[in-house]
Amino acid sequence: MERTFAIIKPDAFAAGNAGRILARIYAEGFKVVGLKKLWLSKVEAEGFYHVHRERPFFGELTDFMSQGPCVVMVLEAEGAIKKWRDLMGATDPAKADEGTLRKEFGTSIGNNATHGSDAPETAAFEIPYFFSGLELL
Ligand code: FUP
Repeated sequence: MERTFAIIKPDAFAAGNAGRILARIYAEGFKVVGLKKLWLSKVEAEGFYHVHRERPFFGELTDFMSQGPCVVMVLEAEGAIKKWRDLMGATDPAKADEGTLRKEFGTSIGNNATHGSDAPETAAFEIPYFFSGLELL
């Protein structure tokens, strides 16, 4: 079994889509190992996305991620990292396949509804950024 880190981003949470996204998560067979609602500060968003700090969209991205509440989760499944990336779809909702979460709930490349770890090393940083071991029992 593999674990990945996922976010229902502030755009999707504000639009009232958290419940529908969670329903898809359960329907696809993930086990929700950790889940909480948070309102990230700008500094916390910058720390989370530190790998993108030199990118031109870093300011916009971290403003967006700190604009309102989000839901952070740890999802478990066989091949969870790829399985969750496949369910989310392409980064840009306009390029995401039909049936993916970003196609259904995203509105732009920035406001793209969900986040997911892109590799085991990324998950190994992102999961403990938000969850202690005791929260994942
Ligand atoms: P992803 O792994 O699909 O979330 O995409 P990236 O790691 O490439 O980008 C992280 C986030 O930065 C995306 F979810 C949205 C945002 N982004 C932009 O706002 N503009 C861009 O051109 C690329 C990414």
